[in-house]
Amino acid sequence: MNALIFGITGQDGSYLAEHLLERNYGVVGVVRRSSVDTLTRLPHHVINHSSFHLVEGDIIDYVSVLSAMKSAEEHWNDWPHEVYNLAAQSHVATSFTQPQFTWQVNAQGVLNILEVMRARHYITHGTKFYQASTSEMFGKNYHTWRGAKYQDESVPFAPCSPYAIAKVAAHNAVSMYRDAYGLQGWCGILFNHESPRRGLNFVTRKITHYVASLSHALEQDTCIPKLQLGNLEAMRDWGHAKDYVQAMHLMLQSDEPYDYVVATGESHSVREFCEVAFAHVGLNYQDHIEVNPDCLRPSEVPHLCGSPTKIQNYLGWTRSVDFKSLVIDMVEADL
Ligand code: NAP
Ligand code: F7E
Repeated sequence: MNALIFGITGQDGSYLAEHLLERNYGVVGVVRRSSVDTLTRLPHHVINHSSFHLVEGDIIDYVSVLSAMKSAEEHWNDWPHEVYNLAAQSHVATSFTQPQFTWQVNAQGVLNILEVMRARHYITHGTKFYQASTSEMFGKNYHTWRGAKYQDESVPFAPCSPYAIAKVAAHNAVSMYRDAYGLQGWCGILFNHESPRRGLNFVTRKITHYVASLSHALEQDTCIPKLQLGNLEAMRDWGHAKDYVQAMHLMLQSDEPYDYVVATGESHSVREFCEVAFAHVGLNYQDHIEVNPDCLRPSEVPHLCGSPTKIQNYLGWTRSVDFKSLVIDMVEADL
């Protein structure tokens, strides 16, 4: 089997490549041009693997997507069996300051990939496609059961950031290509998933990286400025990225293309994340953080808690890492 991954340099791309190489896939990853090295999250054993290959491409540019896909075909002398689109401008707060760029990557970029798949006859060859949809698409909508709020596949989308609007457009495009052209396309509606490979501007890694820096500073009797955060009461359903790439792969091994929520079913506040992370090094978070209005968003998704019932029942997926273990894993890695 072989797979083409857009977004190979990201958190999920790196774990997915490892997951597929362990299963004897040939993997081609697409890297966009940068003036600095963007391969730092890819472990050496992935980069040096004989079945791993990189090609250049930027999903904003149709011609570039076309040449990336042709290069992959030439490399394997075969068409891709699975295509994963993990490429995105993935930072929600940035999408408010760069809305057009976010739209171009997260919506137009997906159309470029789908159109190249059509032009290269991947759809008729039965290539399977994965699109990285997101819980942000639900916005402020949820169901309630016995007083608990949750989101599943039946909750209507109500995107409330440029990021989420573009992701809804891409999600709808995959559904349209399924219907109109017979695309075997799965959308994973993934809730937040984190790891030591998470970017430093997402709240979890911002906290764990700070905790490690503070802990070292205190050991040396020095001090560092307080950690500046935004909304501490936001609730998120946080899982481990390793578990979530397994869900992506599982989806593409099933016969019927569906949309699946991937989540833990548990929600915690940013405040609780701080509490656990600081407590792990024997500190009280309240002594070291400050709420800074500059870290607040023009519009916020206040509560996310996914119900993974469908993916559990249909595909047998469950998460293996709980909230506390995730936080500790990230703090330990940063230490
Ligand atoms: P990430 O770490 O930010 O990685 C994003 C990847 O997309 C990077 O490899 C980046 O390349 C690449 N990329 C950005 N613009 C591109 C372009 N124009 N052309 C080609 N590649 C481009 O994101 P992640 O956390 O791994 O998430 C993977 C996907 O899942 C994203 O689509 C994200 O929106 C979605 N998602 C993530 C979560 C989560 O909690 N992590 C939840 C739901 C959905 P550079 O390295 O060059 O920047
Ligand atoms: O924010 C609050 C912030 O930026 C989480 C992406 O992977 O998951 C991610 O999006 C919460 C929000 O992730 C800070 O307001 C408080 O309520 O880590 P985040 P996100 O926005 O949930 C979804 C599912 C995706 O699809 C996205 O690609 O934390 N928060 N203080 C803060 N957030 C940040 N970044 N920085 C703060 O200082």
